[in-house]
Amino acid sequence: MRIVVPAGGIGGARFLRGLRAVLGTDASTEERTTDSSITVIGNTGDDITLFGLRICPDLDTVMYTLGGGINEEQGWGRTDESFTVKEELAAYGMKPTWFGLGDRDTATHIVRAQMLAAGYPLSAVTEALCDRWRPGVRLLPMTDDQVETHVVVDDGQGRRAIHFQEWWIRHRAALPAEQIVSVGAEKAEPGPGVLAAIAEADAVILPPSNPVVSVGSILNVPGIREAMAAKTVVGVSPIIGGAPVRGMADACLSAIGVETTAGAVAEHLGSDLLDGWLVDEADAGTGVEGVEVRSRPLYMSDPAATEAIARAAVDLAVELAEGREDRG
Ligand code: FO1
Repeated sequence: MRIVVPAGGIGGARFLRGLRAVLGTDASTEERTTDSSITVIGNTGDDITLFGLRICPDLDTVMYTLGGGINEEQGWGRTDESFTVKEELAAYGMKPTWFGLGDRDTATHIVRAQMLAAGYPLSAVTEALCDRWRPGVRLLPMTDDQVETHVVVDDGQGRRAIHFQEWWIRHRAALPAEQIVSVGAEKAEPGPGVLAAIAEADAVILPPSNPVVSVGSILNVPGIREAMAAKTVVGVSPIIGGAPVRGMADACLSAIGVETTAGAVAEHLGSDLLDGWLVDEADAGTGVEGVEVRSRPLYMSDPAATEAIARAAVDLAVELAEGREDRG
């Protein structure tokens, strides 16, 4: 099976570990157990330039999580990390000081900055970095163009737009967001290989990533949403019982006027895109017009649970794809 997964950071990366196990595509083992493949379309809207380095949080989180280098409990950054560079930068009075720049992580940003400066597109940089990490999936940036998520806030210092990372890390998404904008999206092109991967896919699976700033940002790149809508698409709800499992998707959803429920997120994504939607048992009564909703435990509490969720998503996609063929 060829599966395409538009993914953001922590939730998406964890789900992908389960999906990779289900499809037996873990490339770190020499023999390929199946001819299945996973192509991840990585969100680059969280990307930020700091200290002359281009930092790609969601691409790196997928790469480290699937490559075995992730700080597991944190969900982002490297294991066995230190922050000497961060401390030295602060000693020079460099701003910002709120970003957790790890020493090991900095090596990734230096490689990326050097390759970008040499004229390589982000997709080539990502391929080069994945050469080391071997994530067992193809990781494609959603676009090679610059698209950044900025948040319009008004905290008494007047209405202004701040970078998503400042809102997320410095303000813990506690500053009410009036608007969330994908700056540059309207001019962006899907990255190399993105549309082809979607066209060749047997199914698209939306992982439990942030539906606004992760999956939403990817769908904002012109051409991607339409290409996906032509395929069988199954999503996994990132909201359980009216709350995000992790992170602050609720702050993002309220910023765009969407209720923090499994059903409202599915409605927001749209029945023109979604064919199937997995919700947790807590949301079993959820009904979405034009979408096949199934309920099952959705907490990715351990690898086995995550694998079971991924298996359920694949099974629903196969069932619905066959249904589509029957309808012709
Ligand atoms: N998240 C935090 O809450 N605090 C941090 O200091 C932080 C640093 C950081 C550095 C590199 C990186 O790849 C991710 C980092 N994150 C941090 C997570 C990041 O802000 C979010 O994971 C995504 O941008 C949203 O999914």
